[in-house]
Amino acid sequence: MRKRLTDSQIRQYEDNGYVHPVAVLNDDEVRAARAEIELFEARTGKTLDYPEKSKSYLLFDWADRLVRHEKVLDAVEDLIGPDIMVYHTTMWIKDPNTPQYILWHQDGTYFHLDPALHVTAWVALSDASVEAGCMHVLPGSHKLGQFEHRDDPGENNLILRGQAIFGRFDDEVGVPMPLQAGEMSLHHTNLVHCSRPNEAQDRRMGFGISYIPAHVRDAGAQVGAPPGSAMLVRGEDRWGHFRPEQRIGAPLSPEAYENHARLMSQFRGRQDAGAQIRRNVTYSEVS
Ligand SMILES: O=C(O)CCC(=O)C(=O)O
Repeated sequence: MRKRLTDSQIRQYEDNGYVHPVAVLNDDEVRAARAEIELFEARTGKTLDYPEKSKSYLLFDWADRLVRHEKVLDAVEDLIGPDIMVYHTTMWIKDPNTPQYILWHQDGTYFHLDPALHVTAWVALSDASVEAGCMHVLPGSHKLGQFEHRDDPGENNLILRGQAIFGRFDDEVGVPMPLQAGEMSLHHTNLVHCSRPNEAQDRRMGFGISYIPAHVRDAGAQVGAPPGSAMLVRGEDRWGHFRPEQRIGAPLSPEAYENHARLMSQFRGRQDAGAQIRRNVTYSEVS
């Protein structure tokens, strides 16, 4: 039985590799998440960045609430079934009138997941219009298999490793996937997508959650990548393919930071295996 998506939304996802908009958060939920993020930013004096913007559910309540949100999980369950794990998350913030971009890429390129059933839920915490640099997608590209990626180390590339597909889609504009605050989009791990700078007056804030069905296998060992970890958020993990993650300690406590640092180091070890250039990231000082 469908929990949240209609048959036509599911068909749209299967045929084109994405579906949007799906309403998930009410105004209070959006405001609360944004306020918590911005309080942290006020305490560190800068926009939320790596490493805290990755796997943020291990550090912050706002992120833990979002990855477990019933409405988000109901829609994800309609696509990948009832046993759901969070493999990764990234908070994508583009401040107004900044040059940050993301080139054409496929999310699962260095995730080493088999089969490629991972779905990205992108939950908007502010309006993501075309002007604000919403995602653009190439409909149906999820059926074309895995493309070769190379790294683009540009400092304005929002992806840490900067992986991108060069040469093949350079002249494509794609189809915009605009969202209003509180809505989400869902896209398939092999869907080719990108996003351009934010030319709007507000920040563009989207929380990208990588969900996998618990039965997906970790294929990292085949390329010498360290084992992956993931957090069960719905159903059961009867397969044990991933080391179980869990939150430890109060948000932003020393224990939470220690746990986050350990799991992020394992994740980056997988994600950056074979990368030519690695950007240095350090935790922000919180006052
Ligand atoms: O936030 C963006 O502009 C792009 C995010 C993205 O590539 C993703 O969530 O898969």
